[in-house]
Amino acid sequence: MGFFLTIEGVEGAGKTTAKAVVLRWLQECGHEFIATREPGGTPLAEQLRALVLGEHEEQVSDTTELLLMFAARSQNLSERIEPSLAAGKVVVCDRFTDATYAYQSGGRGIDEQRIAVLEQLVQGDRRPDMTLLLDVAPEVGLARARGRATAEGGELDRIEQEAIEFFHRVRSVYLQRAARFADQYVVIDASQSVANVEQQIVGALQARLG
Ligand code: Z5A
Repeated sequence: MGFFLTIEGVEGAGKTTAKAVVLRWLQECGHEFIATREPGGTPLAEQLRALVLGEHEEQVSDTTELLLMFAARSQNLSERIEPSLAAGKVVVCDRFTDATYAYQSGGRGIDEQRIAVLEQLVQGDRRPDMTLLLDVAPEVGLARARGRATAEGGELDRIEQEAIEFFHRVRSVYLQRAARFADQYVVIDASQSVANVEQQIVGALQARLG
């Protein structure tokens, strides 16, 4: 039946680093898997990612942002996620709909009922089997993300430029959802060292998939 694993957290929490740990562990254990990300994951969805995260001369409305996230998700689901799950694979997705609740509802203030309607339309009953939430204070995460952007000569995207209060609201929704969907979520203390975070992740994987 496959297994749907998502990785969430505020910017710079260490999702990319965590994804590498998860993929290495799956490989070592002989699981079949694919890795994807949101927004993105297919050529069309990656174009939608560039649109939604890029800078524009006009103001991007909150509803436009929300719909672009779900448009990309719909494509990733039909092209990659659902076929891989049907083939019995583990799907590792860097962000999914929990991010929409955190950013578009928590951050932007969109009513979560409106998100729930789109969630049902686009996903039906599909929900992650497990979500690793890398939890860290936004100040720490943003400092890491900015450090990496400087080191790589990259620029912060449109959402990364939001004020710190935005990311506090994002984190708060993630933690509320982790408490509400305790069977789905594993909260990882991402303020720890990379080695310690890796240990927590491997422990969570062994408990569910080992
Ligand atoms: N978004 C949305 O609004 N709604 C949605 O529905 C979805 C997404 C799906 C793109 O996400 C944006 O889309 C995102 C939310 C929005 N907001 N923004 N902007 P993304 O996941 O592609 O991008 P990101 O959140 O900006 O991720 P990131 O900056 O790539 O961060 P990360 O992957 O969590 O962190 P990292 O690259 O693994 O680590 C950052 C740096 O810290 C790096 O130098 C690491 O070596 C270092 N690091 C990592 N772990 C540690 C520890 N434990 N200690 C010390 N240093 C560490």
